[in-house]
Amino acid sequence: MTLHIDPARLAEATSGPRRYQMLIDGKWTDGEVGLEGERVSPGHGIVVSRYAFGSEADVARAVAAARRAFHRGPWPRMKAADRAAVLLKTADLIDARREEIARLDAIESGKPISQARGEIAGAADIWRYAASLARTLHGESYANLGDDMLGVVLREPVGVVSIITPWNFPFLIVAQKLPFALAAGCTTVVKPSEMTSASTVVLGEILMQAGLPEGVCNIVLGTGPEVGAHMVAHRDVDMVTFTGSTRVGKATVQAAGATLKKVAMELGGKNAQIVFPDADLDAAVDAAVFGAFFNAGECCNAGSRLIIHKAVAKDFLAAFEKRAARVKVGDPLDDATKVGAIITPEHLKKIENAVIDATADGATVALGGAGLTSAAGQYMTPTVVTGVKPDMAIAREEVFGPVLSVLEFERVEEALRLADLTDYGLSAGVWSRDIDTAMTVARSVRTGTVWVNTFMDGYPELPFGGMKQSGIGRELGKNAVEDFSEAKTIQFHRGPRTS
Ligand code: TXE
Repeated sequence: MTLHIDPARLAEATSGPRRYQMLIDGKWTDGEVGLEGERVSPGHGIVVSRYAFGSEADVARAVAAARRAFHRGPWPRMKAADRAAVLLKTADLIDARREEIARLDAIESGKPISQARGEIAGAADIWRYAASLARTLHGESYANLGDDMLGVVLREPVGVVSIITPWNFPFLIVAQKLPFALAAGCTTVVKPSEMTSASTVVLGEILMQAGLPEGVCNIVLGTGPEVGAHMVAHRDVDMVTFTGSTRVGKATVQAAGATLKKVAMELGGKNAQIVFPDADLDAAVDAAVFGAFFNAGECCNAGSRLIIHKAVAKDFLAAFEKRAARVKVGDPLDDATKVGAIITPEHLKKIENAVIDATADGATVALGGAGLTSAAGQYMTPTVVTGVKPDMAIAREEVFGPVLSVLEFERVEEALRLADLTDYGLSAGVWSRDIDTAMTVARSVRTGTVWVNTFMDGYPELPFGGMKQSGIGRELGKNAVEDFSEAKTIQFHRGPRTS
């Protein structure tokens, strides 16, 4: 793989590293201990951002501000329509700064700029959807309990919510959580990944401009152990919503259990695309390439396993490899790039090692297989590993890189068994023109989402999340605001009480 990284593009996209501060109680601030962080762009190899990092003391300040805003501020008590207006204004301001935010995400995470633009537009759309739901959270009344009783079920905001997000979709993932928490009337403390914090800080600027009251959204920057863990452990936090690795997700659920906080978890995936011989194979090849290499495979939804029928495996793989060879790997800021940089040199090593281990286990590298590290960052060629057997690590464990594992099957039951053999259960794809086959697979696989003759489409209207060890709860969909609320039952009694 040869790469051409044009330094002029980066110079054009940024006027040098900006230093980002935290947002606590409506004010921009450094951390109490004075910790600092910086980000080296994975696609260019130079420092692009500096951050004021926080610590336990700053989490305490942020949680206190969120508590005050919850108990004494206007936000939870406002008319839902007024909260919705702030969310809609936020969406408009996101649209207005779309190019700037897309560049920040591309530069800090290494994702292609063209893809980042789509994500920012998608995020604005989710903010609008959350605004539309704000006014639908209205509780229930029960007049059917007898003439002397009226039951009323209020939906009250859950309280202070900690929101912890990863580096792979910095602006999109916070949009899957924050606007719904705000719509419900919650107050929040947000921590983006320590590697991709810039766009979340810009979101903080936008929220202040949109008229969000002080203390309703606090943003604390820093690492998991120094900031995230305290956002989970703090007694005054009522709920934690987390997207990241299954390992940290499990530790987070355990820590949150100490004070019985509500939790929502979006974790890893090892998702299968199952292709039957009667499918539209051209469309399936296209989707398989997209599913495996989108966002350089650094995606919980990546279609990282191809489960292909033996009868078409050879031709399908030949077409796949031809198509994959055309995928442009390179500078995240080049409009033509489809696969950008890998998040860190350590992560690239992890991806390369997963491929090396697979070959040691007896699999074959049919395409790619090697990374490229240079002064201009780190990249990985789209890779295909064939001859994968169910007991190999590459068949079960998330690689989180552009690496496709290929498994073959002959009978539907075998395909289903292969699809469900991992501990994950996030998503799956099925390719067949036969309605019985498609329905059998769609109904059988244990995943939160199944795509039939398509892959990785997403809509704010549709719930997203995982079964098994891929997570707890769902994001998006019509219940997304309700998930940030608690039911409070009030019973009104009339007349003398007879027991
Ligand atoms: O995730 P982490 P990382 C997977 C993927 C990747 C691996 C590691 O396999 O290679 O996870 O990525 C914060 N208490 N996914 O290291 O560590 C952390 O600061 C509280 C899957 O980025 O889970 C960041 O803000 N918070 C995935 C967030 O948790 C803690 C997306 C996620 O970081 C913490 C990203 C702690 N003890 C990676 N430790 C997906 N589902 O899409 C860390 N954090």
